[in-house]
Amino acid sequence: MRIIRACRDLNISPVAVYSEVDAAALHVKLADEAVCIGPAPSTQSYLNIAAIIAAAAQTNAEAIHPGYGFLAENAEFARAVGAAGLVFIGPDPTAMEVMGSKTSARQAAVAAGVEVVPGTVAALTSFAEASATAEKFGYPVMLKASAGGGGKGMRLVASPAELRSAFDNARSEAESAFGDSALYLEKAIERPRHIEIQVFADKHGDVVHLGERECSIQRRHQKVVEECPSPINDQSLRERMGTAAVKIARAVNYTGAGTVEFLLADATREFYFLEMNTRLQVEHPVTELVTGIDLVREQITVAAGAALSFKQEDVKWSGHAIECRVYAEDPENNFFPSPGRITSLQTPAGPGVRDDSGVDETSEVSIYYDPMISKLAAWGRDRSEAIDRLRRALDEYHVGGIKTTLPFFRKIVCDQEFIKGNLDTGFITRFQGRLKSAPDPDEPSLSQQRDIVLIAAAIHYAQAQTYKSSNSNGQMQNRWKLSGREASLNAREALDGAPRRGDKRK
Ligand code: MV4
Repeated sequence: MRIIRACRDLNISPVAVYSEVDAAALHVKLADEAVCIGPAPSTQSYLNIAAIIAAAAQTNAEAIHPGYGFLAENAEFARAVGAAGLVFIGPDPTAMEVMGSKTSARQAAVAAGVEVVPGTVAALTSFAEASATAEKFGYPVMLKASAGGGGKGMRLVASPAELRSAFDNARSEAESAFGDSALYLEKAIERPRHIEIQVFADKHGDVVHLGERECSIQRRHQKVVEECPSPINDQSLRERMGTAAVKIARAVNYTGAGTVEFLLADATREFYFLEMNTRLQVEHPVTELVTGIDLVREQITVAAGAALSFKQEDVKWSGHAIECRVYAEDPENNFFPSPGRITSLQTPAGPGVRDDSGVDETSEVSIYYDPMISKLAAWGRDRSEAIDRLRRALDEYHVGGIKTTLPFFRKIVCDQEFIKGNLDTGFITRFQGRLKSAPDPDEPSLSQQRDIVLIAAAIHYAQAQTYKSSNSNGQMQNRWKLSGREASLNAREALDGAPRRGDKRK
């Protein structure tokens, strides 16, 4: 949907591909043409390189945008697209290969003069080497799969006694997940923040960055909430991270949109290169909202050989944006997928709200693919306004027929730690603990009871005052002003704990 919209703005006729189960999908309806590329299982359709290239040939397409998932970081696909005389909207396959291996990515970062997490830059060759390196860098350490990324084949090892079994388990997990058992080792950063930099490069040697995204709120290595700027951002940190990211992009002759991930140690504000994603990412809208740059449009024009439409000094960051990934999952049942037909849909809109949705009120969420149904983002002049608008948008949003993660987000946007911007990779675990230990949401907490008494007293006082007043118009205004001020003073505190949809109306 996002790519089709960028094509329209560029007067390009978009062609969709779809699997048999997606014949009625929204992207099929919105495109000018659509080609079925196979049965529902993605190995037979969305991962079927030959079928996708055949669809391009059949429709006289000139270029292929790989999207965010499936083949987006597959160098073999990028090569096959080029070999078929088509343009791959993405970087060169060799840059994808360097970044695909986490150890060669670390080597590229070191060569570019960027700090990586202290650890090995080559794969470990034996348990003895793992043991010696762990002693050298000091526990706790992280074992990671060279072919990995996204947390698969990763083990946190707190002490020498745990190293043997962690080493063996990580190796076999890496072997079965990637067909490659190679591991490397890093010193573990405690309570890190995940901050990533959006980079962009054209084919004329210009490389720029578009600032950071804070992506520390993750659940099982899946991002849940993303924002721009990071709540701990300041201009100097952004510039240091941006410069490091640009160095890495240059080192691999990168072109197009890419993301350089860093771990940031909260205590020291040191940051370390983690990985580079050689695609446009799901969370790109928050960068678009804050910079005003259409990243997908830029991907297409850059792939066509145009120079970047802006220079580094033209990039200005304005306000704050936060995105929630809305999933067809049941947050009350351990985020179990909730496929099925959508029976009703009310999507939010209004000032500062952007909903990038893949469904309409007749869509069916299948069991075959990632069940993300939309990305809800809010922009405000500052973080507090963005949160208020996000809260308003979440309350407007209604999806009938399936369970979604919307109720979970309604709680996050009222959480005091979230509001304070105290974010690190342990946020969701701690947040879920707060939800569990919170009292029954229907039972007001002691502080809520105190607030209720105060509000009642204030209303009583305001009413008593208006009876004394002579101007009837003034009476209304006084009561209205007072209750409004009370409400805004108390709303955040009163919603502390485990607020639910509708609480505000109570
Ligand atoms: C780490 C780390 C701490 N120290 N590496 C998780 C996924 C993969 N991309 C890297 N990950 C981590 N690597 C060192 N040396 C902590 C994590 C991590 C994490 C990182 C980003 C977002 C969420 C996370 C949740 C748990 C662990």
